[in-house]
Amino acid sequence: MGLAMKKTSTASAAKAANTATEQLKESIIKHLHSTLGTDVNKASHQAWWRATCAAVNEQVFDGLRNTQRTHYEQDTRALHYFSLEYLMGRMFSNNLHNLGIYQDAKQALAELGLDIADLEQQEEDMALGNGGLGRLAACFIESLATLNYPAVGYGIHYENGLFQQSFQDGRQIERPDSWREYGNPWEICRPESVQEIAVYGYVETVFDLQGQMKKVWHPGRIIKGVPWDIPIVGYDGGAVNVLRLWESRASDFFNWDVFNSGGYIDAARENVEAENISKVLYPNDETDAGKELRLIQQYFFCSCSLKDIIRRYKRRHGDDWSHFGKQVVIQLNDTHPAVAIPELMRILVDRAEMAWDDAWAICQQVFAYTNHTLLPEALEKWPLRLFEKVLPRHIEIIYEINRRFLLEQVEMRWPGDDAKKRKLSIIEEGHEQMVRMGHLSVVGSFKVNGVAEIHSKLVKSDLFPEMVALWPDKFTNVTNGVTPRRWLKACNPRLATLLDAKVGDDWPTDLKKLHKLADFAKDPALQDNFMAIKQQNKADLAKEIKKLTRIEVDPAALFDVQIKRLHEYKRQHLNLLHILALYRRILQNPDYDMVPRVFLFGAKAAPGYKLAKEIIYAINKVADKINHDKRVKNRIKVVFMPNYRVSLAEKMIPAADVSEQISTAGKEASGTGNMKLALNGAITVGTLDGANIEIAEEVGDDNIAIFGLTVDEVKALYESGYNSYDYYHNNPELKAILDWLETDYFTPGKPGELAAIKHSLLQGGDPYLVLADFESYLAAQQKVDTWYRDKALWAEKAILNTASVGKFTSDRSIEDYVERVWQLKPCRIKN
Ligand code: 4GP
Repeated sequence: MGLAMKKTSTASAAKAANTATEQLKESIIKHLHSTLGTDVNKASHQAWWRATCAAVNEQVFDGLRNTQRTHYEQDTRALHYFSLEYLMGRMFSNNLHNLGIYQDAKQALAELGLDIADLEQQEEDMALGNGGLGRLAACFIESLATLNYPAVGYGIHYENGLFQQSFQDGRQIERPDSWREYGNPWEICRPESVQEIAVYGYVETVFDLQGQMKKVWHPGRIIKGVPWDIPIVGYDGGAVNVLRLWESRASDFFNWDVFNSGGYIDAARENVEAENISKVLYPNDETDAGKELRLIQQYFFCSCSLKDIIRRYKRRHGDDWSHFGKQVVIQLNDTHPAVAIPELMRILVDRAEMAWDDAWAICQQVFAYTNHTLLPEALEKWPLRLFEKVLPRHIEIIYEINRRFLLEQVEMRWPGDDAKKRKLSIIEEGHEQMVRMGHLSVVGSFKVNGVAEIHSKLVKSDLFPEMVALWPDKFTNVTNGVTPRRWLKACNPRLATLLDAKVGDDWPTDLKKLHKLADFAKDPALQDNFMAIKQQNKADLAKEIKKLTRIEVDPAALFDVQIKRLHEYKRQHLNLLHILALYRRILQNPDYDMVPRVFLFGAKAAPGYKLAKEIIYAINKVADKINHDKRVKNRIKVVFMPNYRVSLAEKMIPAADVSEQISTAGKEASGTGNMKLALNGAITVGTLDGANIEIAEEVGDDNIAIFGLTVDEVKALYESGYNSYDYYHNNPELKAILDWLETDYFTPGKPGELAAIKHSLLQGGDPYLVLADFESYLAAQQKVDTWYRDKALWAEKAILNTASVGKFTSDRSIEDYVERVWQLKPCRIKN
């Protein structure tokens, strides 16, 4: 481009930005007046934030209308993502970035005397999920919109998201998360699309005039599903898709009956019960969860969503079902929505009066299932009696699916083999009969995938080997990914700006472009810039740490970060043992030479998971002791950040030097925090588990600190009879720190308060092989310590991490799903 032309285009771009800023300002003020009913001289930050959201929504809704019109006109095949969890976080800055108006909005607000950062803090996180699975769903729907794929996310409009966490004397306290107490500006209620669904009751067998047997379900209760739509804005001119979340209400129809017969109190009680269905998100790992309510939640949202899909389909195709399988694909996000399979069968067979085989053929075109975990306790099973009570017709349908499966598939393949039938049956026999939702999902889906190479292999070899023998082509892998819009551009603006300058500004939609950075990894100028940014991010985080915990940390120290749900398999306690080892070395040798480190944790423990809560308590108690011990001379600081959530992750990830990904090999299906941290230039200390393996392949062995047993070694060790006492007795340092936990050193006057960890690792058998991996973990940490001392070496490694993880964009995951599972076509949106 000639210089003259460039000048004009820069000038016209500046002018356009000017007008955009002016228009935004006008619109914000307009909404402050007409939507918020307040005025510039008295508006709170909350009111300004809402007015700005309303101004942004003018553009969001334009995009939404255009997208919906285009999809309708083109009668597109669409993906329907069924997920009980969406961990959306905040929408404000992401919507601005994706619309390409973040800088304009920042400027407009500045001219109004406001700092955009203050407004961003006004938004409650939308925490309608527990962890990885829910956050993955959020990244996926954003990528789908960005890539212009027709897609709808379906889920539950929980009144209370994941609990809010605080610490009292080091112990986790949970409080309800009423994230939308005062409404949420991003959502639209759609009363015109209400659905009604049924539960309980009984099934009657009747014969029609032709003598045909029919099943008639007489429901015991009707529940109304009210949809709330949250527009999902694609990046840079992408589509604006919808996340549709169902809120449960009592059905007017049903309660009138009770009311008229004088049962006012009963009617009111049923109202409450119906509304309870979407009241709370279940924390996973909760052993004693209200099982019945959870099953109803699953059915409620699946049934509402299927009816919604069918309503939309019928608008176009009437009662002609022949295109349904071509137009509709449904991704089951784990087994939680598996009840959608018998529900679609019920609708087709009982309501549409389709022959079983035809209905089953449709199901087999429509459903695909993603497995997110191999942990046996997470593989859902429902007591058959509960299923019978809540969904009497569905259990009959499941029996029939199972009968045909065992007869037509299992018996054909393994004639007379009853053991195989028992193993593969959707109904588990035993003391109490159970419905195996994993089996149902595999039998009812045309594709099954794991979420990282190793995990998908294990799904095949360890979880469903016989199913693989029956249907080898059904199984595939799609490695997880994360959206670089939220997890780099929006959360790390300093690094984003540097990347724009170094590799061009299209990396957010073409993340492999970051690879260009590798050419400059040794360049001292880039190293200085890159590390200066890390330093500034660390200084910002240090301020946040001070604000939240009153703990002072030095931004010059190495920031070592472990952020994820609290679970034994994720081994936060292994991290703790390392901290204790360092602390003990310092006490034994006051001059112990180590790179000063700040150990940062963020994690919520399921309220019913006792040991997880004990681990939090122990980390907090150890932190308290170390942080106040003058002898440590700030070589170690330990901080457990309260209320870890998406918006806190956005502050921690850009400031991390080290990323802890230390699960027992074979247990972490993929991990996605590992990807976010590496993308932001943190170096992974990790086991060969989940996506760590693929990260290592991308960044190279020199730029990651791998340690510990491999999947095969873990299996061999379990098989040979693992004895954790061997490690305890053979390693004096390990023995000393475990014994330390039993004293009152960290809990003065209360010996034994931290003993639960030691007990689980010794008497408890150490099910996650913490002691077996301890030594090699410490060696990997020692290596990190050595690397960090050499500033240039560290900078090079950090840069190479950012440069090399382009594979892990969720755009790539979505393209893999499209190719391997969904068979969708992108659809350009017409304005
Ligand atoms: C998680 C897995 O534990 C994690 O490894 C994976 O990255 C994530 O799903 C997304 O695939 N599982 C869950 C869960 O969150 O609730 O099972």
